[in-house]
Amino acid sequence: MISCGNNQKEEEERITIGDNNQLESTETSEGTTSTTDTGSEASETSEDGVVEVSITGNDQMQFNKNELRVKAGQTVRLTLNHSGQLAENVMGHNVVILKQGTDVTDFGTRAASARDNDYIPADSDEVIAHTEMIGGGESTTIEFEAPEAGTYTFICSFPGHYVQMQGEFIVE
Ligand SMILES: [Cu+2]
Repeated sequence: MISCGNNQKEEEERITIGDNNQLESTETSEGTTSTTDTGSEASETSEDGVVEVSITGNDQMQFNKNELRVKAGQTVRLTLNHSGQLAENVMGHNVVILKQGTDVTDFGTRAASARDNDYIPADSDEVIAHTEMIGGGESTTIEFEAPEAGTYTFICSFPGHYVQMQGEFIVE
């Protein structure tokens, strides 16, 4: 059902002081506009049956893909990137994969009023998997088992975004 384990928010500051006086800090705050080209890459399957897929949202309320493709039985490692700079409370993005038969408009409307639950309707059984909501410069990864073969709808459930930010999650 809903699995949102292994969430990673890359906002922790890591400072390593090693033997060779290496001072490394990883930050994904504003300033570094990461324009990693995730648009053209195909999904990759590693040896352990995990398929990596990624998608990016921006400040113009757009995903860079309208289709994600995996195979039944695979473990999906889905990474959402936010290439913008706007904060989560004004331009938050997530990826919510919905069960077949879900009324997307109805779900999107209910999600919009579920702010306290990261814009996921609290008692919903319509969600196969979802990431957390992130803001500009952030990224997050989830892992879940691909559902049975079929075409599923994914959306961003931030208020008003699902109309423009949706696509097909295809399990072959
Ligand atoms: Cu969004």
